[in-house]
Amino acid sequence: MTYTGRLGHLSLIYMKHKVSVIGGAGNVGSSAVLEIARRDIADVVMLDLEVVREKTMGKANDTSQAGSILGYSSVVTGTSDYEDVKDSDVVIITAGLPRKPGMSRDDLLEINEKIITEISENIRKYAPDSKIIIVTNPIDAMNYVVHKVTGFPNERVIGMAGELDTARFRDFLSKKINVSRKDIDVTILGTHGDQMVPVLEASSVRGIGISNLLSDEEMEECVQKTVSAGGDLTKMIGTSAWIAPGVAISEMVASILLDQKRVFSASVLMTGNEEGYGGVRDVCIGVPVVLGKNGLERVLPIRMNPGTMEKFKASVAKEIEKRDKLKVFKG
Ligand code: A3D
Repeated sequence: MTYTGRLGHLSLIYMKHKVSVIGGAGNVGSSAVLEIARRDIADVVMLDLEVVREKTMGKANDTSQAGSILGYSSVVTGTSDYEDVKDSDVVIITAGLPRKPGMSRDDLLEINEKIITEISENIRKYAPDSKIIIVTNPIDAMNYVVHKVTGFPNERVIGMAGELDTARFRDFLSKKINVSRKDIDVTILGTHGDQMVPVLEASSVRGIGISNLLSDEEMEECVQKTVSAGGDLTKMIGTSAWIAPGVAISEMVASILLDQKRVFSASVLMTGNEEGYGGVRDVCIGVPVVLGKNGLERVLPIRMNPGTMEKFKASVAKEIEKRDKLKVFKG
């Protein structure tokens, strides 16, 4: 959508962005919608199943009404009709089953593959030029499904998980070191799950490596807490977390729509040509990336210690096992 206005002698052309959230009535979806709307960078369409259309419209109205208090003007609508997703700049997929206490993310593989396949077909049909951020678990495998079903170029399909994992790692480190989370920088590689790989040699407090500030045992404790954080929250809440995931999604959307070129740990389809990752190809995995107006602008190389490289390879091997079980892979 294009708006033209006049300010003194200046002509302003303002392109209004559009973001759609599939699974928008769910916990993660509606949290992401609020965070995107309050930034005032896009109008937002919440799409969910026909059976929850009323609920979806209600949640959209609730989010619009919050705008009167918070002072944002993003238009937020609820729907179950894919026609409303047309011309979206970014489509976020949070649809699917979340895990319940005792379930692993991988328990969702089969059921969520069906859901993500159907949604990907609809996005290909109704928003063929969009960029997709996939959030549904198991995230790296579902990312692979979206890539294969839509056929979109690598730059336009990105998975959100690493931004959440890094947020958790930063939180645990900040409590241990007793400094603000804002001053902690970390990178997490690999698959979202027990085999994620927090890179200690790339973790710092304002450039001061964390090994200067914590013992090996303390660093390992923070790593273990990060690995189990999602499961721990699921036990405590009764379903998977949604507040930090929604915020993480909105940061990635902002970086794309505003061409901020910010760096995120995110899941991408590896081609084998990325520098520093040992030629990993045809599998979606978490790596540090730059997000800008083209979506995925670049995978950043990282010099891993031999121990970290071992863990990264093990994580990739685990993800390849999962990929091999997908219908879209088996054909
Ligand atoms: P939930 O609150 O149940 O929301 C899911 C929504 O998807 C519901 O409103 C459903 O009606 C909707 N839905 C189901 N099937 C379809 C369909 N075919 N088309 C459109 N909508 C549909 O779950 P949630 O929001 O807590 O979690 C959503 C997904 O995100 C789950 O797979 C979670 O495991 C995943 N998740 C991932 C992360 C990551 O960091 C990767 C974090 C948190 C949750």
